[in-house]
Amino acid sequence: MISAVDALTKTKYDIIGDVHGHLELLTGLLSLLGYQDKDGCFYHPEGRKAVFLGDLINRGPDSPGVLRLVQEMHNKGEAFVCIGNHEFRILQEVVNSGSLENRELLPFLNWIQSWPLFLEFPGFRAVHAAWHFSSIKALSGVSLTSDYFIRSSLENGSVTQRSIQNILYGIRVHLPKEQEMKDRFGIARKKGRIKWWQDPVGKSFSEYLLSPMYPAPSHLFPEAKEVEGVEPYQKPELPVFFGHYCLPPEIPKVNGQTVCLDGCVTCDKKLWAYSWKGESSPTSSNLIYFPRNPIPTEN
Ligand SMILES: [Mn+2]
Repeated sequence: MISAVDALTKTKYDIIGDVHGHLELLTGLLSLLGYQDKDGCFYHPEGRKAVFLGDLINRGPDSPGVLRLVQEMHNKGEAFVCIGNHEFRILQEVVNSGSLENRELLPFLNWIQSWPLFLEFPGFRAVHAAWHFSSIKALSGVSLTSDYFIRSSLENGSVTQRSIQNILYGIRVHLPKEQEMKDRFGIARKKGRIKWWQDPVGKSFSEYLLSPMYPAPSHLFPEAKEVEGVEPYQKPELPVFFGHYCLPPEIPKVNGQTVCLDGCVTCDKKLWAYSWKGESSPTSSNLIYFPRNPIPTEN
């Protein structure tokens, strides 16, 4: 007899990176993964489930369409979803201003408030930007339906604000001041996002930044006090999947126990996923992207 726990641990998952309103790419990726559309809901004939890492909305052409599709899968138990910084920002906007500028997202607000900040499965973890242990601990058990909680995330310097920034925006350090640096969107940044799973000791900017900056950073080092809160993520921790970093194709997505699935749908028009089959060490051979052609340069 198979117990409920066995059934749960035997479930396989397809973890999907930031969709950002690209409905056509999402349906294409789901089809490539073997999901089938039945009466408006995608499901996998082998019982696989989809896991979304947040940032379903903004930038792309059809955020409401993406939310509708994922909501349908979520309602039927075919998908799980955790919140990204883009969805968290609209919850802050509603609490702060009492309204939402993007009115087409209004019908989804209550549902978005029900999303968790992170997900824990029997064999892996999922979060939008970084699994930072003390931030996860500080945020465990909170509900996004609480106005009080959302307000505390808007208080500068509060533990809630810091914890939310760590897990939804990533761990960031001030960049060297000598030269202005821009991200892939051409936006000048004062801070860069680091490889939070690595020990910062002895790492220069060029070794330690995850999202690329232009021009490439110098061989200077981040200030020690900026990286003292880093909590490296290594074996024997479970594999952890995240999105958020808009990685160009040449940057590896699988690093030790961590897998970044944001291959940048906005810049490169590619949506990435990882088919998890129960392995305790992630492998790049389980990565998949849509569309498959033209084939990008890959590691
Ligand atoms: Mn993001």
